[in-house]
Amino acid sequence: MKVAVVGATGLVGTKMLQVLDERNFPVTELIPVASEKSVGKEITFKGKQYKVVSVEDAIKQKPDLALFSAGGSTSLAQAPLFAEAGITVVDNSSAWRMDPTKKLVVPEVNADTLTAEDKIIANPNCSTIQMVVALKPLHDKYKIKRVVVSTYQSVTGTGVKAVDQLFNERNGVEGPMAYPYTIDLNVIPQIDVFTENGYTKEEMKMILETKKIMGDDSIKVTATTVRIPVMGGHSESVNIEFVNDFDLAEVRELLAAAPGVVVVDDTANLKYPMPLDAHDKDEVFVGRIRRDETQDNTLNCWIVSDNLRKGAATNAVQIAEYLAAKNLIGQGVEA
Ligand code: 2RA
Repeated sequence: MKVAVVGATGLVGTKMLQVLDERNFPVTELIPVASEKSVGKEITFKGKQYKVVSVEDAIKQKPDLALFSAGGSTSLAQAPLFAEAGITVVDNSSAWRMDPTKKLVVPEVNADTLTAEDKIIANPNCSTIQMVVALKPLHDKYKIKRVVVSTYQSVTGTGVKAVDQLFNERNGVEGPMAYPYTIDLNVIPQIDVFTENGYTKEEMKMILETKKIMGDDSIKVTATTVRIPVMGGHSESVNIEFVNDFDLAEVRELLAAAPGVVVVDDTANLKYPMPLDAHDKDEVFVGRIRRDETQDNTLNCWIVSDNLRKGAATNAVQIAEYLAAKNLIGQGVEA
């Protein structure tokens, strides 16, 4: 299969290439795409050198699939050009996520909604993805009424400039700022810009995307998203109120059996999910599972995952794997 990766030189684009390789996705030809300033650069994929090309050149080469991680404005302008050429697009930006004509997909939750007609498919926000993977088995069993989530998000979610800021600060080196404040030895209770209701765009993404992916507008979600100086992944403290009561042992069993979930919950031996352990893994790690003793039918848990992998690159590749398996890519290209 001929695969284009648009944004191939960015943090997520690079991770997409790594995941495509690791998961042996059937790439017969790679078309790395980036902005004009990167055109001509060479990247290595499966031991072979490929030259970075422009969007226009990529479309001319007629890929079957295009994985996008190039920002919302690029995706809004260019994803339709690929789709009109019959190329299936999986886009990691926020551009199409809340478009009612576009699917917003986490394979473990709603891949079965995909059809051959879906030519632009939205990859959800990283902090949403890891949460809904854990919510899905519990919602199916106990029906979720309300979710209260506080996140502790890695600087890798912002990009290379933020990672550089963290380590420059740690090493006492002056450098460009990705954030309005120092991030080292600090936390910043703001991810993306503030909206009129006092919530940030990141918080509104978690609130709105969760309902769309779960296919249930009745689920109430409120969120506080916070940037912290870590690298390995995003962590989330999640409080879930159910319509029905639950049994804690059964909750653990349901999570342990759920696709994409690993339960790490042995506090007697100080075992719980942490970003350093989640780094460069594809699973969603759930621990600190306990009843909220202040309210009936309510659970607390802690969810950690690598935001560059399951939170972005791996989820996009898993969507492509599903499409390929169901022969839903391009004009129905054999995997
Ligand atoms: C972040 N979820 O962590 C956003 C975008 N990747 O910055």
